[in-house]
Amino acid sequence: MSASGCIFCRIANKEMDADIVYEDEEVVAFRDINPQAPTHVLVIPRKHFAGIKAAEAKDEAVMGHCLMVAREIAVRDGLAERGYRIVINSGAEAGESVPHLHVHVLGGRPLSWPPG
Ligand code: DGP
Repeated sequence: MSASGCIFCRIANKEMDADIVYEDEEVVAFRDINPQAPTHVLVIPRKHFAGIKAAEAKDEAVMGHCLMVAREIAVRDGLAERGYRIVINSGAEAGESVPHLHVHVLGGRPLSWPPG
């Protein structure tokens, strides 16, 4: 099921262009349109759900899969030894701007902590 008007559903359904780097039955991964690091990929479930705040016990498997795909993308981009960051923003104060669960994979430059 897709939420009408959801840009990430449209990308997953190939109704909107994106630089897709990985896809399978459950998830799609594509490069962020506004990259914050040399590697900046978003991993999303194909099925719409409105961010981690909306996740339920039944979503545990797909959320775990998103993390494993994020890890695999980091390996493919040569970041396994250098280091990388996996981020989920939730809510306004964290800067969440698209209400469809997405896992950021960031790397390829030193990443400071704490985040801004
Ligand atoms: P967040 O701030 O955590 O909700 O991250 C949303 C990210 O989505 C942000 O880094 C920019 C990215 N984004 C928004 N619209 C598009 C789009 O149409 N295509 C792609 N590839 N990325 C997008």
